[in-house]
Amino acid sequence: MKRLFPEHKIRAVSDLCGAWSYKLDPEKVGIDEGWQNGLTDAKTVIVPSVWNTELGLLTYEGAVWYEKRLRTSGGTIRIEFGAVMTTADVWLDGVKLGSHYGAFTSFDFIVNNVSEGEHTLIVRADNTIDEKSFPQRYTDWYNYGGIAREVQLDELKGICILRNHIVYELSSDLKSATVSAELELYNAEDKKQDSAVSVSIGDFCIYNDKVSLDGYEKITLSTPSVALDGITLWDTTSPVLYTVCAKTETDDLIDKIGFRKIETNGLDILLNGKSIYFRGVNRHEEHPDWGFAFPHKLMKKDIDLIVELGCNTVRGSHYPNSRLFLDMLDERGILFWSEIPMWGCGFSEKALKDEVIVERGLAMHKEMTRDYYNHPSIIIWGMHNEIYSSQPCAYDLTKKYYEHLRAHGGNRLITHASNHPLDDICMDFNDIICINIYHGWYNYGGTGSLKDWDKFVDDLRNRLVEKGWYGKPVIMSEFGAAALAGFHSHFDTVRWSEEYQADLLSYCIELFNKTEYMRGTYLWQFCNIRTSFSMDINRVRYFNNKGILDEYRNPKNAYFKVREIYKRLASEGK
Ligand code: ADA
Repeated sequence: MKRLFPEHKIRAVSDLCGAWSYKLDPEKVGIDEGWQNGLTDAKTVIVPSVWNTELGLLTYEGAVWYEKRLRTSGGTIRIEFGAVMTTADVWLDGVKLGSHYGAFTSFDFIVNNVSEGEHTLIVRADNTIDEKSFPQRYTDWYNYGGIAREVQLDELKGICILRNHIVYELSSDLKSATVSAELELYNAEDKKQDSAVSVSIGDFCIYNDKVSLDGYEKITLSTPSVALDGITLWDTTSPVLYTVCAKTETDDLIDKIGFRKIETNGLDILLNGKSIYFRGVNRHEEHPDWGFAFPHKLMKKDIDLIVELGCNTVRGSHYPNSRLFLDMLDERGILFWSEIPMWGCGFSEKALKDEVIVERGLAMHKEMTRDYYNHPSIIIWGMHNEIYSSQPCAYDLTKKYYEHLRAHGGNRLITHASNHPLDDICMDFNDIICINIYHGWYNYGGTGSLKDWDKFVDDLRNRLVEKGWYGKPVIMSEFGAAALAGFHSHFDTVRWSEEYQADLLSYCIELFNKTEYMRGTYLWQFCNIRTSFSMDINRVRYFNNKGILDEYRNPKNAYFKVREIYKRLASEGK
């Protein structure tokens, strides 16, 4: 199940999840030995999954081959992968279909002239980290490998709809919208085809016309804008969704959208014209028993826990999350920050100047905006997290990413999360300024105590004024402390205790809420996560223990303290 609702009523779709065969290739001999033609001595594995959660494979890094027999009625097929970690090479009946790099975004292959019957699909997934990897070796999450999200087979007939972005602008009274569709159409036959094409949003038909495409031709069609009156807005308290249906004579694509407007006005963030304060958490889509192949039921439970905490927003730290999770957020009216896995100081100055890295980041942004464009819950695009944003090379790359997101990202705020705001030079591009700082946990040249925060708030204000950035809303996008679940202390300064974590988070959330230039908090973090073995400092059990829940979602003291504050802020209209 890829989405919360069926995407097609006309197109024939088969779910390729379930039992596959797999085989490790530690010596990377598979290609030379012809494994792309079929695997011998393979074992059974369930897809989606990551191999690290199989017994004995926790630390396996390298190549793993997967095989699936599929059945088609023949003609043109499309095979879509939700996420393969991290490099994927794909063959059908021994013929290479192509490759994809990047663990958290989808990719597909369209194959013509496939004969009716059974075929062999082979995937080689490789999570080897090298100097051009996303993320780099030094990273604060686990480098899982495998086919971690759904795989689907589509039978394409006639003129098909590969993508449908609904582009809209709301009127100033927010009661009507000017709407158009950007469609990607493809002729799945080898000869010219004509077809009627229509697009509807709820009961409104916004387009109905004819197209003609040559054999195997692909086009992008921007439909003329039409005015829609009397629309109902999507917002956090009433997340009204409209079903969007694009249709040809032989194909369809169904999605959901919500009409809403996110913007800034001086220090304020406005959702549908009203000031909003972010009560948020950072969340990894990860679990020690499932890795990044995150179960749908647990997504729902995480959302329940997040709502119960009093949150109105989640940051998908640090990569695009599953679309099913986004569907759930759309339905529940929870705001989402989506970013790419360009994480931290692992991205050295040298890495940021590397053309391959810069282009890989851009490709991830393009895939993210392509797949997630219609989700109303996404209100922030994150360009990168904690890179060397004090360096000119970071400025150049940020500009590139910004230009793509502004032009193709719809109505969202653009930002990056900075952990050195006092010398960051990339904030020109930000609609909102987002700061990750860990006073009271890491020392940062301060005293290491909570009081460092008061000075920080003043220093940051001065820096923003000096750079002319004062006047943009500021969000504290990360702050926190680790606590070992079950470790308690009578002394409130004992680090690693649940009490210290709860005190630090309460202190910070209250302080930031009082700070006149701040408009919200994403605490670090929702729950503990498994981290990489390269994070050998401060990561007891090789987990990042800063969760206010442990990795099995059991609460620490901080969960209840934060809940009290976030719920109070909500009741104060924040
Ligand atoms: C950073 C980073 C997080 C996490 C955090 C921490 O801010 O963005 O992913 O590593 O630090 O726990 O230190």
